[in-house]
Amino acid sequence: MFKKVLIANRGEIATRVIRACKELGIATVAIYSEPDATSLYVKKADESYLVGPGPIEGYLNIHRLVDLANKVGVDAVHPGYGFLAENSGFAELCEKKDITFIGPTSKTIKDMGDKVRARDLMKKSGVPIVPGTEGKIKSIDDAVKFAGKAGYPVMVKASGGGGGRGLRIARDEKELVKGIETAQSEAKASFGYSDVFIEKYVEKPHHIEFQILADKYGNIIHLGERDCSIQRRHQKIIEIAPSILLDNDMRQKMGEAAIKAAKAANYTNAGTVEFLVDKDKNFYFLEMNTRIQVEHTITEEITGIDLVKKQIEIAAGKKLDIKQEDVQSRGFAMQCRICAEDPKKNFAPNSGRVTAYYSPGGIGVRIDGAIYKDYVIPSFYDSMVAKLVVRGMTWDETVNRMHRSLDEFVIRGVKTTIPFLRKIMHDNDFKTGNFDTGYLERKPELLNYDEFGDPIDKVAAISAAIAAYHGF
Ligand code: MV4
Repeated sequence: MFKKVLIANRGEIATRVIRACKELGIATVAIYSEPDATSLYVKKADESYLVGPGPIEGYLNIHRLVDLANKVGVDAVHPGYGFLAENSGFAELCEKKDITFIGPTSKTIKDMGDKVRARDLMKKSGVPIVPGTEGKIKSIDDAVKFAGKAGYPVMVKASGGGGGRGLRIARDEKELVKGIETAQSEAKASFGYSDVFIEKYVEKPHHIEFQILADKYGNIIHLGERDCSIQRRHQKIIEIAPSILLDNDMRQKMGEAAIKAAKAANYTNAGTVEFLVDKDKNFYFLEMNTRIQVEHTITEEITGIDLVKKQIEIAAGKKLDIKQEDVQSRGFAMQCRICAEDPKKNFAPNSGRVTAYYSPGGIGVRIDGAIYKDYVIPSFYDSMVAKLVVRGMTWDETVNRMHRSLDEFVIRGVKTTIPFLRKIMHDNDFKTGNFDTGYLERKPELLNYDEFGDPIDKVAAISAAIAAYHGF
């Protein structure tokens, strides 16, 4: 087992990895930028090193990170999510410098990062994919021919894209030609190559993903699904496990497809197979994410399996000690991403000092967070400041528990998405499971909430105003 692990990340996921390491008796090394010097995760690590220059580069400079890792004598590096987590060059450099990368091989990261390659591998393995062009389009005419046969709308996708980047919907030939030109130039700029492919657009899909665990000896299991359909501009807002859309028969079929996909990718470690599910309950492979995901928490809550500890154990060469038939799922779990944003200002990020902080608790409530009273939320990073995760025996209990927990959650000094999330917990369509990826777009009325949901906050706000008026 590793003696020391470097966490090449920041924020709540750095804390998450440090916690898993502590439970495994592994020493931890954190890296931090100037603005992150007062972050919680830095205080929890056994050692911490200032990286830079500036707020971002230090987290992305693969050569400096690997040099630091060698210098301080770490055995392995955990990339978290975002930053370098799906950077095959980083994984490759770790492999070269004899530092274990806690994740899949650089070849797998590279293969799954190229959406055309990933689709081809899946198709060859019998995993259902969305009807689309054979590989990247050879010409605009090639694309127009496909769309003419398949029927509009279609989706133009950049091969180097993923997670909502490099996507364009085209409802007719004119939009298709324009979409291809735009997608190709954006792809060239963002991903370094302009390959695009076309898929038939799946109307009002559910976004359902399966958690995979695979060791280095060919053992692969899935840990059930997560429904991530409640998204805003490809940012997941609320995630649910299990999906209230799937019955056991579909779960079995999609689970088998997810394992097939992992085999096709020569997958090892923790990964996620994303599917689209249409209104007739057909499912199609979308992409495979080669990292631990923000929403891994809800799978942990219903299966009791610590996914980050499994990642570390698998990377250290341990055999999977769970068989598929051992995976038990109990009740429901839901995660709300708490972001320092102002929903009433088009979710504009809202940084600043936290003047009051009180996190909810009680049965079935988990906070994976990064802030505390007097912490100054920097403006340089993703606006997510905490993940509120609740577990319940039934869907109704889980929704009610999330609503109660959001009511309890006090974060003052910055605007957050808490009141917006609370409004969703009240929404009938949400409560009855009547949602798909277009849910938030169709419900602008969810933004009409009363800033100070509960009277106590009103009193606090008014008394603060009076005190300020009298110069206290
Ligand atoms: C699609 C799709 C419908 N049809 N592909 C979004 C990001 C990446 N995971 C792929 N995504 C989608 N691909 C086809 N052929 C719907 C999505 C999708 C989505 C699209 C637009 C707006 C929000 C979305 C949320 C989840 C999935």
